[in-house]
Amino acid sequence: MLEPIKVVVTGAAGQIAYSLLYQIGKGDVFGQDQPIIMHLLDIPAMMGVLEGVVMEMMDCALPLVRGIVPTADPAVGFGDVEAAFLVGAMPRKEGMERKDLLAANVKIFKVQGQALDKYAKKTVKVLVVGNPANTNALICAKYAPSIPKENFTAMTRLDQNRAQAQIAARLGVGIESVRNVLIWGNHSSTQYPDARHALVKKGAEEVKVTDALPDTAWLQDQFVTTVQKRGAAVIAARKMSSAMSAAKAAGDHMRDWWLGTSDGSFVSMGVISDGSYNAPSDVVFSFPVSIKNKQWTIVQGLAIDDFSRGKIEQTGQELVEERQEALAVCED
Ligand code: NAX
Repeated sequence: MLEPIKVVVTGAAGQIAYSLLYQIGKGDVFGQDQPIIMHLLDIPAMMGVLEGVVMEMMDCALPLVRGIVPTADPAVGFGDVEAAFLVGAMPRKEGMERKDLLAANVKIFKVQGQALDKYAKKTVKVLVVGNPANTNALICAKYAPSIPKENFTAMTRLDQNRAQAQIAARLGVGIESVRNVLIWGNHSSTQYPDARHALVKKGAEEVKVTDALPDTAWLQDQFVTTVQKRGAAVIAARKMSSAMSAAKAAGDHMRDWWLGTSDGSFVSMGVISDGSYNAPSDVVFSFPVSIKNKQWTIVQGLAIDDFSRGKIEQTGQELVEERQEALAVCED
């Protein structure tokens, strides 16, 4: 058995955390031999609700959970943590413009960046889920200068999982038969879900999805828009935003970061851009990455056609605009 690690989940009284905490506690994320001390951070008004979450966590009777620390104090919540799931954010309220939401949330992530800088382990792995996730991750990194920028990532794994599920359903195969479907850019409606580099198992061999499914019109149109609009479709049906699937994706993202990807496989993560694939530099952009020894590397050399180039440019442009708005708010 390993020494316990401290893991923080913010927005711990919210609906994504409600599914996520169980996955972390039962060993799905950091491994079955990794004990965990769970730090649950939320705002003071939610401490009563959080008490109920703590009771339920205890009642799950999970052997890997060695401690549960509910708190509204960032110094306690981020103290010595080795992994941080930043889920907590302000939800969009009626009449609120996208700009207002961005302003409110980047301020939260500025403060949390400063707290991580002060209290967390310098090796902390940060996954930002709260929206606008990519730009929040950028701001968080900026205000935590003592932690490497590579340690801040944004979640596009839910989009990737949605895309992979759409391809598997269309081909009539199990989800595990499809790999390397990816998401470029922003976790927003400009994201670009891309199956051009994806593979599907057919009997004993693996073939390109584009060969198994030679339907360019569907791949460029319906597939892309279904994934882009999936979050809105879930809200329309459930009257609440995606939570179970978002929590599963957050667990997938951190597990792959912690334990690595297998040879020849890649996953999508919002990471600090170095300008690969002509994406703008210094924004948090979703790229295909492979992971070894807890370090991600952007997969290089994928062929990009004109269609993909246009989509990458469009989503990159949106991230540049978000960065400008966010920096203006933070420097106020
Ligand atoms: P909920 O509103 O259920 O929960 C959010 C929780 O965060 C609340 O308990 C709230 O009190 C807490 N909170 C607010 N400010 C905080 C702060 N400064 N410190 C600590 N906690 C704070 O939302 P939920 O459905 O759990 O969604 C959380 C976030 O995930 C939202 O921003 C949402 O937009 C985002 N999502 C991101 C996804 C992604 O793929 N990146 C997909 C799912 C989800 O929409």
